[in-house]
Amino acid sequence: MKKAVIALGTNLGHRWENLSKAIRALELLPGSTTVVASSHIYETEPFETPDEQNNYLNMCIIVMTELSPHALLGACLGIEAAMGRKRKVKNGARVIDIDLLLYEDEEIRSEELTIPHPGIRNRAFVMVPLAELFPEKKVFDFDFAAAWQRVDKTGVERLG
Ligand code: PH2
Ligand code: MG
Ligand code: MG
Repeated sequence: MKKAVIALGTNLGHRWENLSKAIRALELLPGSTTVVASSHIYETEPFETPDEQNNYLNMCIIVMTELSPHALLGACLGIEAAMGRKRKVKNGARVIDIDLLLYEDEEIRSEELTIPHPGIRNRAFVMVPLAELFPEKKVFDFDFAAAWQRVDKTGVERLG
């Protein structure tokens, strides 16, 4: 079994329901995929979006899986499509975004997939929930502690 870290985001429709639907769908994937840890849910202001958007709900989860990184990515995109995600503009509002952040300690640079996800370190909506899952702030081999100091954590509010 391999350990993968996934970020979830939603700012359209019933956001709480969207997160739980996505998690249920991930749990139903082949490869004995199981969600083993999840952060709190955060209400976050839109970050680097091309237009005015609703606030997002964001969270991070850890899954154990026998799926390869590319198979897991494909499965995440499949869940997004099944939940009705339409890709019109980059960083447009969405029902659900399921991003593969980390897969074991692998470094992958293919056309479809970059791991560790390049957006982790400058996005508070990812860093803050991720820090809950890795309280020792040791994630892969990048300097999480330095990125943590740098990232602007305003506009990211823990819920529930
Ligand atoms: N996702 C983006 C762009 N901006 N902002 C917030 N608050 N949350 C997101 O999930 C998000 C974003 C691109 O994936
Ligand atoms: Mg995405
Ligand atoms: Mg994303």
